[in-house]
Amino acid sequence: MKINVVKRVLEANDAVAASNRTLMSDAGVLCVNITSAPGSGKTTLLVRAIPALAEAQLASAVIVGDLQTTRDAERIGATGAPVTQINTEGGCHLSATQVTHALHGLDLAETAIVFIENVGNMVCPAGFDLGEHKRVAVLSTPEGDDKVAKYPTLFQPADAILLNKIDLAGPLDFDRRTFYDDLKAINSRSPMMELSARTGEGVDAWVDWLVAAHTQHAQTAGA
Ligand SMILES: Nc1nc2c(ncn2[C@@H]2O[C@H](COP(=O)(O)OP(=O)(O)O)[C@@H](O)[C@H]2O)c(=O)[nH]1
Ligand SMILES: [Mg+2]
Repeated sequence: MKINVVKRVLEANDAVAASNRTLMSDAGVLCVNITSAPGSGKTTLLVRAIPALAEAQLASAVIVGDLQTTRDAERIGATGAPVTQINTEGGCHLSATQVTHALHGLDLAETAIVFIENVGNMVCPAGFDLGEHKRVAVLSTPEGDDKVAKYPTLFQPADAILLNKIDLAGPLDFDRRTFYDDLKAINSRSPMMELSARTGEGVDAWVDWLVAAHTQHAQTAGA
């Protein structure tokens, strides 16, 4: 009985997610859902990418989920991109319905990429499709080189994996071999990018991946 209840919740979420995806596809908008533990650098990576995307004539809008506060929205809003903060008030992930409400407040005709910064959590967001076209999983070196194997559900469905805070890899004895071996066993199909949102190293590759994903999406939507 319990299993049925959970299944119904997920099915209902999936149906709403599918309509979010159609809404954005019809508007030619690419949606990217970013998942990670709290503090991996999701907001910093967005603050880095948004101005670079603007230079490539790609306008971003952001939906950001947190348990409390509007701090991330303030940081992202300083880039000039429209941002909607969803406070989940205890909820450990965003739901497709919350994203639907946030999308109603965005001008999709003026937007190329909608980013969703999910609630910082390595477990809950993984099971909830929000209507994204691409999912990105971020690990940062302070979390430890063993986390891919411990939290496979975060990394398995990701279309790109970012290893952030590589400026700290040396001091923290982050063992890349463990990380890469674990990742190969769990997800070998998706690109992996090492970067530092602090120093800017590797950020170009992250931006290039976003631009390419947008181009591919526009071609598919137009076909
Ligand atoms: N050293 C270092 N710190 C970083 C890097 N990226 C983010 N940070 C810091 O890590 C903290 C958490 O980053 P934030 O973007 O808020 O993470 P979020 O919770 O995933 O959105 C902040 O103090 C950032 O300045 C990085 O590449 N290197
Ligand atoms: Mg954040």
